[in-house]
Amino acid sequence: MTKRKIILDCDPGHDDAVAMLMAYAHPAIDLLGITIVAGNQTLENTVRNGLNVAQLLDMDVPIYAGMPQPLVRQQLVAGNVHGSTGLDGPTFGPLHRQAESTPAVRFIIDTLLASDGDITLVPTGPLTNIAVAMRMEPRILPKIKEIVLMGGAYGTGNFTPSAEFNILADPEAARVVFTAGVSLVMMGLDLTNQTVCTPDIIERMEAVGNRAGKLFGDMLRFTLKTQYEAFGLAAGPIHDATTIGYLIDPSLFDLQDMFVQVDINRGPSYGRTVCDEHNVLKQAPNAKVGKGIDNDGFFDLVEHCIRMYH
Ligand SMILES: [Ca+2]
Repeated sequence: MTKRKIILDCDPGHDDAVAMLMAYAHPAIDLLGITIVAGNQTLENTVRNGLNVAQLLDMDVPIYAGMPQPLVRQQLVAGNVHGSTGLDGPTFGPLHRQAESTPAVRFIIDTLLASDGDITLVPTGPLTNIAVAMRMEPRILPKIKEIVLMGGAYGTGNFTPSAEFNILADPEAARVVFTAGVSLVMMGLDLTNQTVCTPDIIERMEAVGNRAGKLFGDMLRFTLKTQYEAFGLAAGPIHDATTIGYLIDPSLFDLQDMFVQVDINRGPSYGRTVCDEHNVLKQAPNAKVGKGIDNDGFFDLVEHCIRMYH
């Protein structure tokens, strides 16, 4: 099997942590590095959370700290979903791991430039790191095999009626990425909200009986409550993990080519991914947008990844 080389660019985050867990464990994925961005919480918090998860799961993969602020807008965090640390729920022991000294954007640029064009970027937070890398070194653009991201929605948003959090947290960066001419897969809320992690699923993962299953349970039991309070969802979706699920087994996903524009006007649609689902603009599509997921198959995959830890 040819492993899919990826850089996971995230803001851990409960669902980011599940994406980390899956990307590291599954043999179809070659996780070259984890780059972290400010998003669901401040950069200090998201980096600490990423290091805690990597330490707990003994993940032998370098972690890089990235951009501490969005490009233009004021910083926005998601304490209503992820708690004050950005990863409330699990308790971690003393942290010994450190981030690499190289900045995330430098790592992304250098790794892509040195590659054969076979690296996929997997952003599961605001797109600040990716946009800065693209602007700093445009020669990376033809080197990116594909971008498979969690963000946006063609239906309703979750932080404004129009916008999903990752895009709203840095709409200008998202605009850079969606206009870069790179092959894009967008897992928006329309798809990711289908992955609600109900108590029976949590119990099933905990029953695996290892550290990864316990971490999954400790995290998802927290979002069970917050997602209900914030959005009336039955439980917490694992939005970000759908990106890794797609890379492992695309047959579980139903995608549609669409022309997607990111609204950067400061009105009620600021940060909206305007998706031309019915192709009324007759523009060439710039993204494959997620519509449906085989949820049973997806959670089988999550369990399979959890079982790979000891
Ligand atoms: Ca995230």
